[in-house]
Amino acid sequence: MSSLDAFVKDLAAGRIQVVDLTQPLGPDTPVIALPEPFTASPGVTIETLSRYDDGGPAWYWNSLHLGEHTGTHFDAPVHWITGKDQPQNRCDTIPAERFVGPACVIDVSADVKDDADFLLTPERILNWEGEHGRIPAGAWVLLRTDWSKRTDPSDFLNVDETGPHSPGFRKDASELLVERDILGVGVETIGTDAGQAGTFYPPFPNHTIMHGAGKFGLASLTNLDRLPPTGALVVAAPLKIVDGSGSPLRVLAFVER
Ligand code: 23J
Ligand code: MN
Repeated sequence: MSSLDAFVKDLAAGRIQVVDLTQPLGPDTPVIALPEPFTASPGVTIETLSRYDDGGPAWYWNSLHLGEHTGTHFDAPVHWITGKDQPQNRCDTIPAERFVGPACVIDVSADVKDDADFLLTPERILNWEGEHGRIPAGAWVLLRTDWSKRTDPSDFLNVDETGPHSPGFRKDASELLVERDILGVGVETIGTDAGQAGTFYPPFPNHTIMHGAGKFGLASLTNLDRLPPTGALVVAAPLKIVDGSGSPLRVLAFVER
């Protein structure tokens, strides 16, 4: 039996489960709050074109208006200035095999409970590797924070007078992950940088370093608590937007029971 035959059989038998890592996408989807004078993300607008009515008596469909970086979405290297000259750096030019990889799930949810500004450190990654083995090239590294359990948008964005507060990566942690030659990082928060990362040096270090190395980002994931530390297979394929910097997408994880 080929490995694909075995995969199909195990799926049908429920030995492999499909876990949806995607948040619902709609008018209530929260969007990133950037400070003045930066252009704001427009949010999601869905307009009915027809719904079994004069506009289309037998069909229902909508038009969409939204930013590329809305809800559960993919960050392509060209999104950041550091990745603008990387080869195959945009949604329509990234080879499809780079959308599929094994997941390494680093659980920092206990730390984030006490510290909304928690940053992943290289030490923490090395500890994880001591327990679970070295992060392989081509892996999706997913940061489990349980931030997706904040279903109230104001708790999710967590903005106070000093700006947004949510967890992320220390610069040297992003550098270590680039050294591991991962596909990219995935997070449960609104973006792949910490809420306060606009004040860091360099600003938005994870975007700066990941995209500068041709790596990807996945933001606003959910259900990371349903994944094992290793062993899941993640498929995260953005829309093939011409010259696209990113895209909302459906992220699926295949998990052995
Ligand atoms: C634009 C500017 C800053 C950031 C972002 C977008 C994102 O997080 C994003 O969605 O890529 S930090
Ligand atoms: Mn983004």
